[in-house]
Amino acid sequence: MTDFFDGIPAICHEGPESDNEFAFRHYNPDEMVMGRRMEDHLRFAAAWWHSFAWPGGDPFGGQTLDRPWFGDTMDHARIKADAAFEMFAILGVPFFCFHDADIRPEGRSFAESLRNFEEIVDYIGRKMETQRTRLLWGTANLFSHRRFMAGAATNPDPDVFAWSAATVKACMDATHRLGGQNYVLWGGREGYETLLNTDLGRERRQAGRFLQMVVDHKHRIGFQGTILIEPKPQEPSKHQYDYDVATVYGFLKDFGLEHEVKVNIEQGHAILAGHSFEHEIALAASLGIFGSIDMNRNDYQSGWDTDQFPDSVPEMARAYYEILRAGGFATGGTNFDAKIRRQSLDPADLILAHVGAMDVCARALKAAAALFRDGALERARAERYAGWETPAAKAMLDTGTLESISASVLSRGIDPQPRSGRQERLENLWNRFA
Ligand code: XUL
Ligand code: CO
Repeated sequence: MTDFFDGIPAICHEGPESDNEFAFRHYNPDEMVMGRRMEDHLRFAAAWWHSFAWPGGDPFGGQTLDRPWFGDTMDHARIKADAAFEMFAILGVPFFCFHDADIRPEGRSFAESLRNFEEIVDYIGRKMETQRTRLLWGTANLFSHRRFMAGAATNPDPDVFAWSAATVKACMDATHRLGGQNYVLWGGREGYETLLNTDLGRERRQAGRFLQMVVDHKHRIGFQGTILIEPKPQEPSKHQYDYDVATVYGFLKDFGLEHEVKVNIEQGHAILAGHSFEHEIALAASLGIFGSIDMNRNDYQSGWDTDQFPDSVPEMARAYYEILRAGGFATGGTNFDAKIRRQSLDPADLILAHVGAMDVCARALKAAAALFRDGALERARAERYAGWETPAAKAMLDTGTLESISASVLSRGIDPQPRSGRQERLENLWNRFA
């Protein structure tokens, strides 16, 4: 037990009229939405790194946050875990996510780091026996330490590849041991700064082999969860190999992994890639690789991955609409890969950031579900493509050749007439719900 969150009550649903700051207005875990409990739709997770490991620094200044668990000893790591589980209980989040480096102090050698890690994983395992919070996913931090400055799997030094592979093995084993439902690989420093020193073909092949080994290890240890890649276009490196969903899909196909690996899509990363969040989700769903989401938002002016908590219901409703269309989450969930601002010093700020974000997502889910149930948008879309449902159009697509199609155009004397895309009408429809 720590006293860090003293005075902060467990957060309960009090409904939209409540003026209690420490309450949910919209997130009501047991409320049924399209035949599923809201908690089971949203599958919220808290991220260890932003909430408990981040000191509040930015490119111009260091630590602003004062936490009793900041320090390099195992005692600090245990206090950090205590506080983390206290926050999970206050919020009632069903899941959490972590990197190895978030939960354990770095040792003087690989072996010492591994011992520290395994000890804390056991400690977390014991906490999970008495608390209902589950592990959504584990991952390895292969980007913070200077040894990874030129990449992990894509490093020019084979010893860094080896170090990274051994680290991922430890993190996958720990995720498996803790009953994790997914294992995530975010590219981190898998990219490059300048072609002058980079052989990008070689680096891409290294990344492909690395991922094949990850999938192989999953099957070796009998891990039933999903392996997820998290696309991001730039930052930290100028060119990241896992740019966006489309790029990752091509990469997976290239290495024969498109049926083994799915994607964890982050709102801020989608925006950095010049897409929208819902575009990335819809594309992944259509390719059969939608897995999970990292929920946050960027500052739309700064152009940085600012990892802020989401605050826009209409934007998030677009995302949840696509998730509902895709049939909802299977092993995935909504991980708050989001951090408070560096001036938000109080323990209450950390709690209320999550409370607000959970309410935004809940409201967005309800709006999306109402529109989905209404069906008008799906009907309009189906109507737009209705021509393709005729036997002749289907046959053209299945077995047509340019010759046969040309002959048919001449014999039928067709003269296609443009039809309205009705965008504004559909936007009006959308705005009745979100
Ligand atoms: C970095 C990022 C990571 C991953 C996990 O932008 O999103 O926190 O989610 O490594
Ligand atoms: Co992320």
